[in-house]
Amino acid sequence: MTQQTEPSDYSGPAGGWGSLRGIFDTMAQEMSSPGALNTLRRQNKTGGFMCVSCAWGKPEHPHAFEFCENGAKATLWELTTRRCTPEFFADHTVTELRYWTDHDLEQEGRLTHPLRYDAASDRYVLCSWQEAFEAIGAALKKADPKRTVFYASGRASLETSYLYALFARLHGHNNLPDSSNMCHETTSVALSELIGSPVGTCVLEDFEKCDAIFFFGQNTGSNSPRFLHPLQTAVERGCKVVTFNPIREKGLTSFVNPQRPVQMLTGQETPISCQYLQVRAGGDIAAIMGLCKVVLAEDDRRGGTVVDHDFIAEHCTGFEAFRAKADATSWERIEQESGLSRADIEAAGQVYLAAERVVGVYGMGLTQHVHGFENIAMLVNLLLMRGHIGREGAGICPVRGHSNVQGQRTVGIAEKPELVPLDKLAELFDFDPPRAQGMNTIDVCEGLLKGEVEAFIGLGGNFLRAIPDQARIEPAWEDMHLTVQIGTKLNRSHLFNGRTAFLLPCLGRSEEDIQASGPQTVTVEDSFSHIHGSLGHRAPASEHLLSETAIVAGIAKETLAPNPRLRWDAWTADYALVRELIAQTYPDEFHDMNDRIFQPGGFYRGNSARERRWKTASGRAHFTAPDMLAATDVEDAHGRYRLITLRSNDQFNTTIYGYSDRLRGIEGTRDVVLINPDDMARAGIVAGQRVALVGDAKDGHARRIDGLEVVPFDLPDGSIAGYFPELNPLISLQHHDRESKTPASKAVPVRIETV
Ligand SMILES: Nc1nc2c(c(=O)[nH]1)N[C@H]1C(S)=C(S)[C@@H](COP(=O)(O)OP(=O)(O)OC[C@H]3O[C@@H](n4cnc5c(=O)[nH]c(N)nc54)[C@H](O)[C@@H]3O)O[C@H]1N2
Ligand SMILES: Nc1nc2c(c(=O)[nH]1)N[C@H]1C(S)=C(S)[C@@H](COP(=O)(O)OP(=O)(O)OC[C@H]3O[C@@H](n4cnc5c(=O)[nH]c(N)nc54)[C@H](O)[C@@H]3O)O[C@H]1N2
Ligand SMILES: [Mo]
Repeated sequence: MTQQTEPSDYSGPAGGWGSLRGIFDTMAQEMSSPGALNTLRRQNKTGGFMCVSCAWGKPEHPHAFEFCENGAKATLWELTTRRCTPEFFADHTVTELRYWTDHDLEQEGRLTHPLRYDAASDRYVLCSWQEAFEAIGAALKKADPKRTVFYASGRASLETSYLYALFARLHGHNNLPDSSNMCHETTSVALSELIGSPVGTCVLEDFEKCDAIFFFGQNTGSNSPRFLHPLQTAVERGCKVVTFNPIREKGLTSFVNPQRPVQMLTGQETPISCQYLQVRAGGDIAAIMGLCKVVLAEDDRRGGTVVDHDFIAEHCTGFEAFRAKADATSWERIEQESGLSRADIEAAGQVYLAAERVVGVYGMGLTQHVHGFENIAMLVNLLLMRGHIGREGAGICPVRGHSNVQGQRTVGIAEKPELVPLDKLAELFDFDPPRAQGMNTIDVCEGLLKGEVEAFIGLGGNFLRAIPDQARIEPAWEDMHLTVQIGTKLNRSHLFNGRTAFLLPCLGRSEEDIQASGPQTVTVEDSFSHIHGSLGHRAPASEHLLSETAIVAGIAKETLAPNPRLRWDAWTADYALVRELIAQTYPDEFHDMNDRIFQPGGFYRGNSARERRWKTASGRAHFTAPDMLAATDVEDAHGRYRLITLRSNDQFNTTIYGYSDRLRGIEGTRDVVLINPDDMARAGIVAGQRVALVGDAKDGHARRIDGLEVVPFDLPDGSIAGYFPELNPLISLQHHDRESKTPASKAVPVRIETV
């Protein structure tokens, strides 16, 4: 563990030898099966398989190794030789396993057999697939569809996702929450309303043409490291990068490219950001308002030649109200709310003004706030002012998380029925699809607390560990009649069971998926709306695994009344038939899907906002005049901090590979609270001391986590940080984005207590 009294400062860069060491450490720890390196060579290549880690684009001309430290770790984690067998479950009760850490649970390896929960012995016991499908089907037939939830974590392929969403609607509900509800739902809601597209407008090539990139709250070095390469190339051709982030994240400060021998041997780093502004957590509305003021002032000075008034007149609405708001906002308040100086914001504004083409990149630092919508709306304002949406080399770029999270939404996993072509489904499958709004993640949690959820199916993920207010929800979980978890490795969500409960193991994406018609390809969509075929070639971790498609079809078949249009067996036998259904349902984007899935670089399904067709209520792009400057609705108070819950470099969401956050210099533990030395002095705490964090939400519920080690860290005053998911019990269910209900995991109000 780091014990320094100075702010933690890891001097090594992102990438470099450390990243290669990270890969080899994981290979050793996971006892990777032979040939694992060969498998990595096929990652993200046409005809190979698509990474199970993040959703970053896959280039038309890939590198020899088109994967990163974390993509490699995710693959090796799937290729482990460890197995979590029925014998393991005979040795451990489910209650006992609740005391295990996330890391230790998954470290048991790949699940090998379908399992049924036996309440009498409090153990998982072996069952057959048919027994599982029949019991689940019988329970779902009895369940009230309005009280049934079909959750999806953003990994399952387009084929599985399409069938899963269809199954939910045939069962009679739109209760299709998705990990996206905890992630970029703010993006889907905000960008749809403001520019008429639920996804980003950029494509990979824009990074070859832009003059400036503005980064807000996205940790490239850890979470989308393949982005470091285009970023490095952009900087080398003169593109300027400006970053707004409370933490100086490696990767956005400097990078050593493991694919470049000279850089590796000399340790020479490419500096990435020309300006790095350590904004307060929740301070981006104010910071971007400051940038906008710089641009508007320059426009006044230069007789209206700076802002693209022609573009605004032709394409936008709301500019005057926005301008009035910017004029009425004082620099004093901007400095106070952003924690940044006017001079620094003005310097960043100069970079914006000097650039002909600007890309705005963002991640969870903007979406996971009570006013996450307004965060994104301000970034849209900034870009629209000079027409940076709908032009090559410019645009808005939300960096997506899970490898197919965007695609799942595209093909129907949506609790909002208005996003789905229901009439088309009615015609194709001869039924009357449900039209009522479904439950999103927050609704499901609230429903659980009220005893209004009867059945839960989890297509991957770790719902109970990823949600806010975890300690309140766990006890409610066991009141359900039915819980089914489809997963590859054991996690905490598998340890809370309804009265009937199954744990069903599935193939991973790197594995060969052989069905009646032969080996199957699946497809995924990346952050840039490109669709890629993915062909696994590894021998499955166990001969008893089924594909996710086969599992969904198996349950559906036992649940739904026979209907000649529902060809579950045929669809399982040949996924190309499912792709034909996708093409029929979404002909504009997916026509000729089967012919295009191996197009190098993926096939593009298009984006209307990129062509300046605005599918919004007004038919125009919207400027917004926000009513607030802080992205939180909790006022500043003495002793109250804004807690950022973070990912380390050694985890994928709730999957904890290990305890080394190499890029932040924190080793050996995750039970930490990062805080700056001035705040430490004010709070009277010292490095290495154990403290408690206490929730400060004022909703009548006590929330507390003890035993966190104080680590001095370079953060703005009043902003502190610690790890997701360990700190999730501190987040109130009510602390979510007001428009999209995305949990606000980034400025959580807490106090520090010493004991
Ligand atoms: N290795 C790895 N890769 C991953 C994941 C993983 O867990 N591990 N998860 C995947 C998933 S599902 C997702 S959604 C993405 C998430 O990737 P990111 O979007 O990068 O999300 P986070 O790591 O949660 O935090 C992002 C950054 O926001 C900053 N931040 C916090 N609060 C604020 C704020 O108020 N303003 C600003 N400007 N910045 C702020 C934090 O310091 C941090 O650097 O990554 C995906 N890729
Ligand atoms: N406090 C806080 N909370 C957060 C966040 C945060 O930043 N802070 N981030 C939020 C975000 S962005 C997200 S996306 C969610 C993540 O929420 P989830 O997507 O629900 O969680 P994961 O940790 O990605 O799920 C890991 C599990 O997925 C299963 N799995 C892995 N591969 C496969 C596969 O191929 N098929 C199937 N069926 N299962 C598989 C394994 O069993 C593994 O244990 O968490 C959210 N929660
Ligand atoms: Mo995510």
